[in-house]
Amino acid sequence: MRSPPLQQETRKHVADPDVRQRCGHVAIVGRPSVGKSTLLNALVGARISITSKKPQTTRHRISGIRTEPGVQFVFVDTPGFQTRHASKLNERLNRAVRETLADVDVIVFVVDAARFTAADRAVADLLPAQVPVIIALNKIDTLKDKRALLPRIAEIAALREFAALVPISAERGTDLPALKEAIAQYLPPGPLLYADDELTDRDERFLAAEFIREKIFRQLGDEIPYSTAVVIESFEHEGELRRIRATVLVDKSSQRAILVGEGGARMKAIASQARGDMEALFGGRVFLDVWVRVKSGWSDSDAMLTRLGY
Ligand SMILES: Nc1nc2c(ncn2[C@@H]2O[C@H](COP(=O)(O)OP(=O)(O)OP(=O)(O)O)[C@@H](O)[C@H]2O)c(=O)[nH]1
Ligand SMILES: [Mg+2]
Repeated sequence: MRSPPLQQETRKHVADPDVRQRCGHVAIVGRPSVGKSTLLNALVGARISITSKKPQTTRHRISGIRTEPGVQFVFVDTPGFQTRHASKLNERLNRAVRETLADVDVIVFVVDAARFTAADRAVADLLPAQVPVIIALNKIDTLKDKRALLPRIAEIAALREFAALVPISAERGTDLPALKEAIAQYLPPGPLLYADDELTDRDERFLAAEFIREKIFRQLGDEIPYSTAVVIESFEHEGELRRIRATVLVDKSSQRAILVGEGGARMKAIASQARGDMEALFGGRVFLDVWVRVKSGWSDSDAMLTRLGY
């Protein structure tokens, strides 16, 4: 069944005194680099999902939880949908997007306000007809003239029926309350799925690996980040101190040399920044030891991908 238009739904819920609490899953989908993870972090109010200028930064599904009076949102960040399947890794990422879409109450389809491409259209084609879809027209801060939004809105609105269309800037936090309000209308009434102080469904081990990967994406050129994966070998608590040992896998020894840098300088900088993020989020000191190991073909090895949690 298709959801009724936003206005009707709004009136119904406002008029319904029995709905005291809503809670549900909200998928955040879109092509690579449109700002899905930036949006998830802004909506949750904490940096739990990694972001960078490079496409395909997100490789895992991660939930971010936001609890407000009367409503709990469980936002699900997803990898940018790939229009090419270059590797088994990419196939798995796309599968994760498809599975998420089938399983949520509301979909937020993130689109860059400056352009709508064939890759966006490929995502639009995946959207299930029975789930309400809200368009978040992101990066409006990059538009000099807001009138440029109008043809884009017309182009997107012609694709299918949408529950709402909200222009936002995830990076600046512009109009996020309006987006949340639009989403909340479509969440089902029901009990909270998470405690009201929980931020994510992922554990510290996962987040630690992701922070390391983020620094690699941000600090290195075009090729290396896609050839790397991070494995947490051990994660121990000693009172307030966390002692973490991680391995970065690369495809070739030449990549290992670049990643390690002269005298280990680059890896040291990456580890030190990642440690800073961990200490900020975990709230305690972190001792981080990172090694780099060559493991050729990891992104096309089913066994390795499964071990990495893809
Ligand atoms: N100017 C501007 N930049 C933004 C905004 N939102 C995100 N960005 C930037 O866009 C780039 C991509 O952001 P991400 O959040 O990593 O994008 P993503 O959609 O999660 O990308 P993948 O995980 O690779 O699919 C980063 O450099 C962000 O800083 C925005 O509202 N305005
Ligand atoms: Mg992302």
